[in-house]
Amino acid sequence: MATDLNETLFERARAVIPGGVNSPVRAFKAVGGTPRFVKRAQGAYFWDANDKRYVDYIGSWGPMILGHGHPAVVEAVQKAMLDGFSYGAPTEREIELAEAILALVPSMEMVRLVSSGTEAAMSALRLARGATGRKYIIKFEGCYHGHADALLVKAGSGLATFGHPTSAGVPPEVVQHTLVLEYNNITQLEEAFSLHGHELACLMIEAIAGNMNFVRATPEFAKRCRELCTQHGALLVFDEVMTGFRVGLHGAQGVLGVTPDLTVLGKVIGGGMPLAAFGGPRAIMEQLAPLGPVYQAGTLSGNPVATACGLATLKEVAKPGFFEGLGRKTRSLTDGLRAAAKAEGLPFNADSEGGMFGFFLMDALPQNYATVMTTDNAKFNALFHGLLDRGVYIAPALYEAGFVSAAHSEEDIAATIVSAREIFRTLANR
Ligand code: KE4
Repeated sequence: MATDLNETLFERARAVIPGGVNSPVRAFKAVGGTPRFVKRAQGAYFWDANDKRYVDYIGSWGPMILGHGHPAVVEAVQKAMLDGFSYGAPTEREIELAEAILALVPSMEMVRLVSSGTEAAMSALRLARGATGRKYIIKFEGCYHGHADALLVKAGSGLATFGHPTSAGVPPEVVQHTLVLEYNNITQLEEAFSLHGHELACLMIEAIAGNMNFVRATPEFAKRCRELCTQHGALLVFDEVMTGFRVGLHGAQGVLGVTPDLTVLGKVIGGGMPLAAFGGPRAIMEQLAPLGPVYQAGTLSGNPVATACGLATLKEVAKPGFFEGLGRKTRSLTDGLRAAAKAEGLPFNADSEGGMFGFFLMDALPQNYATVMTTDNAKFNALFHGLLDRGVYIAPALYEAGFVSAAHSEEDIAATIVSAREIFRTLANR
């Protein structure tokens, strides 16, 4: 057997980088096996250290909605680099990107650019607390908002009890004001607001949740979040780091028709470069330094190369018909997978919106995290590795969503379905 260069690199990486990766999910811990070290990527594909090609359904966890190396984006980045990498001073392009975002997210009157989704969600949380003068927040089990301390929390023992840290290094005091509720549970939501509504700064939610695979907030639940926040003077914060410009041109708020107070963005708006954002009504956003008392800052915020990459990406996704085409393509994948599983007698379901999809090895679409986690891990891992062996790269964890880009061809989708059906046949007989 020829040397597997992924293994060689993984061994070398583990000697100098914790777990050999710079973000845990990349280590394949949930599925086992050796991570594929990417050598290069183009369009819908990447090639690993052994020069094996994969159809990429992660696309950097969402940013690469155009596919890798889109010519207009490459050109914009190459041009921007020649004018300098970073200034730590304002640029016109930051205004252009801010204007482009505001034109597409009508709930925002102002926006602040930062460098990661974590930073954007953390800053939005601080702003909500500063703007309301309140300290309690609500989040939901299965939603991930980056790794800021106050958001690394799991449900307390009972409704009234506040959260417990999900990570070492987070003192219980830091999450004692975070209430973790069950997604799509209106009864719990109403009880929480009746108990704590007067002291809630915000409710933060992924309105289409991509961190428990793919779970939609029901329209009734989303509407109730909006109503209760309004009624109690808490801010409704939509974390659209993953769904923004991914599930549709106007994000999950556009799909659901619910207007949040603050929106957190990332991934697609950077086009693969470190760029994220948070925004909302002028009256709230002007609480931010240097105007207001809520401090927030960043050396590389609004970086001139990242803004060029993000702007070029947004220009492409805003073109007429982009999301109609992408939505059709993604649905052809999930419809095909559903039909293949049915033909093989495997309990399976899938859902998608725009260029984001998820699937479950069960017939009903889960409505919350606890149901998602009843998935047969061994079967998912067998599916993951079966696809990987066949050159199809899906998320190495059953709680992650999948992503289709404009570069994925009908042939790529058809080949993926054929590969999946071969594996479904083996799984159905387990
Ligand atoms: P980053 O700090 O990783 O840029 O963004 C954090 C974040 C915030 N909000 C949502 C809804 C997110 O999905 C994320 C990050 N998503 C994960 C994938 N589930 C990034 C992958 C990783 O952690 O390596």
